[in-house]
Amino acid sequence: MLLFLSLPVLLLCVGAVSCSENACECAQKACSVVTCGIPVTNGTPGRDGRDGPKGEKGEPGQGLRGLQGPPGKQGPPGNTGLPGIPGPRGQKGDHGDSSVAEMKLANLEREVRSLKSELDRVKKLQSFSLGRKSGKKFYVTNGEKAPFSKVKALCAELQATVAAPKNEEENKAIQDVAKDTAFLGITDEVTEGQFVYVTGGRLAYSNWKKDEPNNHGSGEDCVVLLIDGLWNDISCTSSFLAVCEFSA
Ligand code: FUC
Ligand code: CA
Repeated sequence: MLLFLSLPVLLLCVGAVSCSENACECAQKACSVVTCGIPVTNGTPGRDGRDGPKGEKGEPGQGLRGLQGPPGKQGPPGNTGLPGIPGPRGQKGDHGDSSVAEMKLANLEREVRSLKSELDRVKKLQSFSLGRKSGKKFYVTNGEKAPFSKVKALCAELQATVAAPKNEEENKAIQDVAKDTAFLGITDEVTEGQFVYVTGGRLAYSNWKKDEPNNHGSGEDCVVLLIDGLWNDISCTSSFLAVCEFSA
């Protein structure tokens, strides 16, 4: 219908009026220039258009809610959590048995060290007071006179033996200690006439006085060192000075 209507004229007219009629009549109202042709019957309707886009999800329905179903199966265990913060420090425990034993041991070790040190000091003092020489035997006396059996016992108490010189030097050393006649650790108690050391072994040295040993009287099985350093055999039951010997 607008076949004769030029586009510039139509544009000029349309902007002035709003109408609800068909396009040609509307254009006539607005503009006298426009002439409408004879209406003809409509053609067959066009084919259906394509489906529009999917609408949005609707609101939940207003129907009654169903009963709650049974609980589902238990899920797998979760991952191990992070370590917790440390707890507060506990109270100090009492001393265990081993701790008490260790303390006792430590005290004993301390005491042993102290005693060793003290013993060392006493030994040095004794050596000094006796004029003891390194590598030499040394002799001591308590000034007591006693039968030979008692003299042996006195020396044994000191873990020593009765003085028995093995050479002239030792004989002199005993003579220096003994200010009186002293028993020596030598006897012929086992075999008459055969003098031996009471510690065992035949004599390595002797210093008999002239005409001794004479086994005088009812018999003389012991030996004494006279103040001049010479020896005499004598009765073991007589009392003489005790002199004890300590090994080098
Ligand atoms: C001499 C010694 C004896 C005793 C006597 C008194 O005969 O041989 O041992 O000492 O003196
Ligand atoms: Ca004699």
